[in-house]
Amino acid sequence: MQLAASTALAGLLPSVALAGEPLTNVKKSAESLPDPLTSLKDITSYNNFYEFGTAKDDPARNAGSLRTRPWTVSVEGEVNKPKVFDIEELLKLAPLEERIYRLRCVEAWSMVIPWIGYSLAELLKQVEPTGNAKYVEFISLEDPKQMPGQRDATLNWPYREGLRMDEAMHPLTLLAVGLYGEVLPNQNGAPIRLVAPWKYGFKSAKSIVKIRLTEKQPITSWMEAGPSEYGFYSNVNPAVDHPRWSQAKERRIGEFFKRPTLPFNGYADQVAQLYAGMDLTKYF
Ligand SMILES: Nc1nc2c(c(=O)[nH]1)N[C@H]1C(S)=C(S)[C@@H](COP(=O)(O)O)O[C@H]1N2
Ligand SMILES: [Mo]
Repeated sequence: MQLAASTALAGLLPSVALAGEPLTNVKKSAESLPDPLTSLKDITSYNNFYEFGTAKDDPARNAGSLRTRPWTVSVEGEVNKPKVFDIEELLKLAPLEERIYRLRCVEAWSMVIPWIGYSLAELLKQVEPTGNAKYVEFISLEDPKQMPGQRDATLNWPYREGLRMDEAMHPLTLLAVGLYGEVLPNQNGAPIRLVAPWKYGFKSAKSIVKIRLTEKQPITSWMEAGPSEYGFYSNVNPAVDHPRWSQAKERRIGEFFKRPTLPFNGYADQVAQLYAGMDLTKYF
């Protein structure tokens, strides 16, 4: 009786993939690491997502109130073909790949996460950036009804981040819709978030609703909150300390001994040439 009822119900519901459901047709990518994966439990219970509170366990406790359907992402600004994409369309825009990346938070902890998604470049190509497009701004959802942390002025909401155009077009720069084979958990930035693995974690905006291509360098929420501590570039750099702590080492969540932090978080071979001629001790 129960089985029949749930089967009938399943037939009526639209086939919407929500957090925790398996993602199918995911290719393994060449992007993998010698480091062991961080556990799913740690990835989903130790988070920074200030829209749901500033404690590490707040997002896991509070992000259940985030509604990820309906959801659209407007891609606009310096583009020939601005477009509002529905999330269902974004899930099918390009083949999904699993990419195992290191995530290094500016707070000196790190994880290894098997993301699922595709390069941001796949989306940007579709809107045809104009010759004036020099930067890309990412804007997260603002809705204090769903996001209790936004009732406090911890940051200037909505959360805004940005990349230079060549960083945004780099194949490593990922639009993630899942992790560990499943639809992205709300606390990790459902339904769609950025992952730029050679930069400190705060550059990777969660729960994105708008992507704006601009001529001028955008001002990010963290630059407004602490201009001397959180710069626009924020490439992982063990040689440049945060004003309040060292960046030379990191605590890999789940491990006991600290690991040395790698320049560009270990992705120097792929991205260092983007910064040729820049003094990386100044551009933090
Ligand atoms: N919208 C939004 N995006 C965000 C944050 C946030 O507070 N709000 N925190 C950032 C920080 S500081 C980090 S380290 C990563 C953490 O991602 P994770 O919780 O999936 O590991 O998300 C980043 N993206
Ligand atoms: Mo972070």
